Amino acid sequence: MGEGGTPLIRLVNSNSILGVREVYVKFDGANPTGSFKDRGMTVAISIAKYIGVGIVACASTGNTSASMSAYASRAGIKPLIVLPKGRIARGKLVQAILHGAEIVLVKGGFDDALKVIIEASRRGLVYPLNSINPWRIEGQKTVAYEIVDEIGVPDWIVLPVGNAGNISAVWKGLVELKRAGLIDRLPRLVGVQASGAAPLVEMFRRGYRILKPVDNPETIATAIRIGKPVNWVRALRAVRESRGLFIDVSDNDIIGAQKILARHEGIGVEPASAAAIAGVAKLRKEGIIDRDERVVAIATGHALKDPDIILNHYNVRVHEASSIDNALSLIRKITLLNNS
Ligand code: AN7
Repeated sequence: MGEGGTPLIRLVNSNSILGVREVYVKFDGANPTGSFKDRGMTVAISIAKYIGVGIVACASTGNTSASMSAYASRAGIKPLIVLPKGRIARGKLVQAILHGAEIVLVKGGFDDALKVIIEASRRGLVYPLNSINPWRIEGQKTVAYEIVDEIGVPDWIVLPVGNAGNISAVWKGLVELKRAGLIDRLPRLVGVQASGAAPLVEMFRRGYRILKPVDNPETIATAIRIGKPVNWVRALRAVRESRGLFIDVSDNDIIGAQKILARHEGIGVEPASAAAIAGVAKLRKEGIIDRDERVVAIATGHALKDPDIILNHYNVRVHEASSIDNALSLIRKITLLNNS
């Protein structure tokens, strides 16, 4: 349905705020269902259809379930989704309803929902479409091809990390390009987590050998509110091999970065994606990224996915007019203020 081939947008105003001359946003919110998940879902659903699956299922913080519901519908397969109750952004839930998914809500978080899916697929009840399904990763790696096609190899690729499928996919794509002789060096990868849900950051910083899950992950970026990332082994290897790092950013920084992109660049991204931009700012502030290096931040999802975050965290500049004349006088005041 037109997944992939998303715009790589060079920042023209906010790069000076970030302190880096050449920053690009790979806007994967421009995919058919509004997130990067479509890249992998088109592949995995095609496989499911080929092998004759009747029902597909996933646990999700919202975007995987939205994407799976749409692509399953197109393939004529029944979508079933397991969601953490009360923790799904409204736009994503609406998409699952729109595309006719059967919805199972569980108490707890994403990690509990995933347990249900793993057990259901073990019992042969459903075909799982979480990123434990390798075909998802095969599709998602194409984002690396597109970045390299357009600007060559950047110095850094920065992206949000939840279950750590995407960072593993990006690295796989890059390594395969190098193995094929199409590029001769590799970028450094940075995985950004929200401070309240940052098991990989903790692991990286302290040099743990196995993952210590975060039991009650908490962040406004519900997409990456994940305490036990399934793909932690691959993700850690990707970051180590690329000489990159895992960092965390606060919820405040996430909203700040979302606002900067929205109001200085016209790019609307959901909170999890804004974490990548907040990550770039932090890396520059700490002197890890140089101002002359080329940086790509992957914006994984569209702002419309989570309207409530915007309504709750932004000052709304609404002027209530009592009549047409009153509206015109309000407009006159606003234009006067704006011109002074
Ligand atoms: C916008 O939809 O896990 O590190 O169930 O929706 O590959 O998990 C979503 C994750 C980043 C993190 N940005 O990617 C789900 C889900 C957005 C996301 C991530 C997600 P991974």
